[in-house]
Amino acid sequence: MNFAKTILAATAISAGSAASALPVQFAGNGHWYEVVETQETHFGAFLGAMSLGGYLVTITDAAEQAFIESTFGNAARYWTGGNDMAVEGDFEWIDGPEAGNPFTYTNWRNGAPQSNYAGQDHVFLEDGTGEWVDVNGNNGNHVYAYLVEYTSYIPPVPVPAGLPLAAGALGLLAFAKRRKNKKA
Ligand SMILES: [Ca+2]
Ligand SMILES: [Ca+2]
Repeated sequence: MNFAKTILAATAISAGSAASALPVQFAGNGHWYEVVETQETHFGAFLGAMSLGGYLVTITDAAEQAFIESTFGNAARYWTGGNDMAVEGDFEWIDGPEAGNPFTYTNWRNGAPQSNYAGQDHVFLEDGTGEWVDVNGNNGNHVYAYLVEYTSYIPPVPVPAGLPLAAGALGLLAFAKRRKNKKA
């Protein structure tokens, strides 16, 4: 990760934390999790998770599924990183430590996955049950909140009152530019 990208990721984490609760750690694997309430397509959620420095949640065993359900309460529909975009019927994780790995655990809703129509390739957690359902996440008909997972997470240092985040980010970017010029 280059310097400017690091700054942008750090800024995104700070900005995100202002709007929602901080990520919660799962003792089972040491990873951290949070919900982003912004309603997104699957691709939008993928990019959003990346911009936060994490990845769309990967659920690889029943304990992780149980932790997510007990922590976030099945309150809404949440995108996961599960998909079968590459090969129809072969579900795998889109990003994170399990990127490209096939599912090792599933919690499909009765009858799912269906893949009845083109692009029905993206897995979300059903509200109320936490069961897995596949839909076309990028045709605009399904926009949901999403779950971001982090392998490690350092809670952001509180920004002093009265110091706008944007001004801080601009200052850092100016610093990065000076640093770059100095190198050249
Ligand atoms: Ca995981
Ligand atoms: Ca499919």
